[in-house]
Amino acid sequence: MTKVALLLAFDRASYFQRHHPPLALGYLAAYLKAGVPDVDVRFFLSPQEALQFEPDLVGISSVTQNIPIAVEMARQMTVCGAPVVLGGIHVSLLPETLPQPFTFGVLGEGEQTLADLVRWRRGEIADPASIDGLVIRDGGRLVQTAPRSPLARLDDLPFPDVALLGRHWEADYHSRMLMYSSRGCPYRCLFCAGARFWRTYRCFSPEYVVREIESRCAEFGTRWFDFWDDLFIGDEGRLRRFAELFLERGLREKVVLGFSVRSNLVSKERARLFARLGVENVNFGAESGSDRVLRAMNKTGVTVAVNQRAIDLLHDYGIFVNCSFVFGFPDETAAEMEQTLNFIERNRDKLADIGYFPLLPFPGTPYWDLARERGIVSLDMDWRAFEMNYSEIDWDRFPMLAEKVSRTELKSFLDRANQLRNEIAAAHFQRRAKR
Ligand code: B12
Ligand code: SF4
Repeated sequence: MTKVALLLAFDRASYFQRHHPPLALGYLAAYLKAGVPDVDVRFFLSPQEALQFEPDLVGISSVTQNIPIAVEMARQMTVCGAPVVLGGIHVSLLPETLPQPFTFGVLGEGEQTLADLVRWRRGEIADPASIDGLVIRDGGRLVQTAPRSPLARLDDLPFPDVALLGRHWEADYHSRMLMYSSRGCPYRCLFCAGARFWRTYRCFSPEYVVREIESRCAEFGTRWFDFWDDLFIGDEGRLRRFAELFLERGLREKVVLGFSVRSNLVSKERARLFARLGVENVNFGAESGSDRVLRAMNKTGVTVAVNQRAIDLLHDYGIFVNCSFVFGFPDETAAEMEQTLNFIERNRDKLADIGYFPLLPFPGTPYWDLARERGIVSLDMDWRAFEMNYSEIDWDRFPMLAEKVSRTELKSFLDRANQLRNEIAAAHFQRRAKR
């Protein structure tokens, strides 16, 4: 029996991070259980608990800002003598930074690569250098193996093992289940690291998605399925077939849905379809109240008017709309940020909630390259500077690219967005209570 311990580097102080069980680890665990015989894979919240399991292989998942937490976890895990592997977006986009004491980094989609590492661990694969999708240590150097091809059919993946995660988390699968129905996004907004990580847009089939919903309903009696895909509606044929199946199987009466769209893909016909499906909430990145800034960030097909039309249509069909906004593009002026706040203000009665973030130059994006040229970021920087939650940003170390406003001004725009957000969310809460 090969014992695999999975951990997530997360910030326990962050409400946001504490409330969402990491589905990625659920996918990895389910894939190992289904595809590799004699594996005991478990999830642990802390290295102390994982050490008692005496694992043969340790896997830790981390985003950029949590890398210091991941390193500390790995340091504690080395006591058990098992190889310690780092996976997730950060190491995938910056493999040359694989920190000590990690043995390997898994680059990109992790299921097949982790399964191969288990086979290597039990002697079925002789040389880790022959495994695709790794960064490995060769003497003092870091070397990448051949790239891992993405899974040809996402439907070959088993449903993520949410039971493995749930008991550790403040999650209530009866009220709400997070789900994915696709990986990646066909667009390339300049600030977006996720689309660069996945490179392609692949979807689970409508049949698979409906089966997963039904299986969760049977197991947990789930009422609300919240899809965290980058883009749920990027494939018209799939959306139509999903809608047919969803209605045919009587799911409309049992559950509500929430997912992400893109404003340029919201038509009257689609808004009507969402309402027929009983979609409760729809999210999209409206990003800015300025057409110039939208163009500069490569928000293809999206203008302020297109965003407005999408909000109006969705609102007319009774769907809760949640938009997110980004402040602080390199050449964005104070007047343009003001336009964004005005846009939010104009729509305050139509929005259920808003997200508001400062532009961060995430690894893998063109803004990372620009920030490196300017000496704002580096390969040995303090990764905690990538905190994007308004209330947790440390403004002294924030890697800011905006040239036309000061740090204090940028912060004051986010303060005002935060104030608007509180008002919008409170008003929505009241409207919802009356509904
Ligand atoms: C949904 C989502 C969330 C959800 C996660 C829901 C859930 N519990 O599953 C929530 C809302 C909780 C969330 C939180 C955060 N998120 Co988020 N999130 C996303 C989003 C939109 C999709 C992620 C996704 O596709 N997951 C699907 C799974 C299957 O993919 P995956 O997680 O990448 O895992 C695969 C591989 O990475 C790899 N892998 C991952 N871990 C490991 C570990 C091992 C051992 C191995 C072998 C492989 C492996 O294998 C997995 C399966 O193939 C992405 C954007 C994107 N498209 O990637 C942003 C994104 C990943 N998030 C981001 C950020 C910043 C955060 C937060 C830090 C926000 C915050 N300030 O709180 C937190 C961090 C939470 C945490 N501790 O990890 C950034 C990360 C950028 C970066 N370089 O760090 C992204 C890219 C969005 C962006 N701004 O561009 N997020
Ligand atoms: S549409 Fe959304 S997910 Fe797609 S590239 Fe743009 S920001 Fe990223």
